[in-house]
Amino acid sequence: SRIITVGAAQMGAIQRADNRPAVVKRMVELMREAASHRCDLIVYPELTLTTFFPRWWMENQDDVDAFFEREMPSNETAPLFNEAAKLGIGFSFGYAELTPEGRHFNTALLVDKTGRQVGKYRKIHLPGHAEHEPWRAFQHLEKRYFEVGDRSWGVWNALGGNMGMMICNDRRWPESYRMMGLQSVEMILLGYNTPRHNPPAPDHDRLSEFHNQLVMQAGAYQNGTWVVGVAKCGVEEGCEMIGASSIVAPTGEIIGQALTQGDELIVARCDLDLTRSYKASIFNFEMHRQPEHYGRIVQQ
Ligand code: CDT
Repeated sequence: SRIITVGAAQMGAIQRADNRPAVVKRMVELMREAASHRCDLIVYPELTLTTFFPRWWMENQDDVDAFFEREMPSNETAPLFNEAAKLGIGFSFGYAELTPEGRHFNTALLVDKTGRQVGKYRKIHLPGHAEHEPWRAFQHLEKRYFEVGDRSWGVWNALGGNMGMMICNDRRWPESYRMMGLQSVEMILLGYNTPRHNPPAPDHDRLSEFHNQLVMQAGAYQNGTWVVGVAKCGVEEGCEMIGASSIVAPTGEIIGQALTQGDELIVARCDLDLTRSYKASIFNFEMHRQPEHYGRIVQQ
């Protein structure tokens, strides 16, 4: 067996007035807790460092850019990197990335136990809309504030396994998992900010947690991989976001799930070798896939 002990670090609400040092302090507390459970890796949500700002229409680009990171680590995030190196724990978290060329991405980073930044992923499936829609109680302006990620889904050999990342809405799309499944991924790390209320389809609201579980369980099973799904949740600036952070086995079963809507660590010992029987039998891609019949999937 190849065990990775993982901590899914669900984070409760982060209000607009909460500054980065206060958020990083909460992250460090969860990291220490994870280390006390001998975690090899701790996973934080999408856009961990600030409130979920795409809920607001902002006309002034400086107001938007205030939510972005120009360097990583920065002075404000350095305590997280330093603590991880001290504790010898790997970590993954999401942040809004502003590149030196002025490009804006919704990004996730993977850092190994030595503090090396081994992997970066930039969100591809950006949900929501690009123009102001005042009829909505809350905007979802990811299509305005971010560019579609400029690289595909990578898989990195780190922490003793094949690790991949996706971000929030990506989890609803089978292609995201399959792109990593085709690279023998063994554990997918994914953070999310999911408002319970979806203004264009309010009839889905009651199903928010069900759909969250449905897609992660299916993605894990169909690709023979672990999935670690981590929420930022609770009521942020009056907007409720779902919790239910989950660790899903390659069997498709949820083996750990958060109970609260606040900062909460869930821990699981994940045997990466559990992926093998799925990858070697029912989902032996080489033996059973029929890509010559999948052409429509990649047509524009
Ligand atoms: N952050 C993010 O991607 N949230 C989306 C909301 C979809 S409704 C606009 C999600 O898929 O959870």
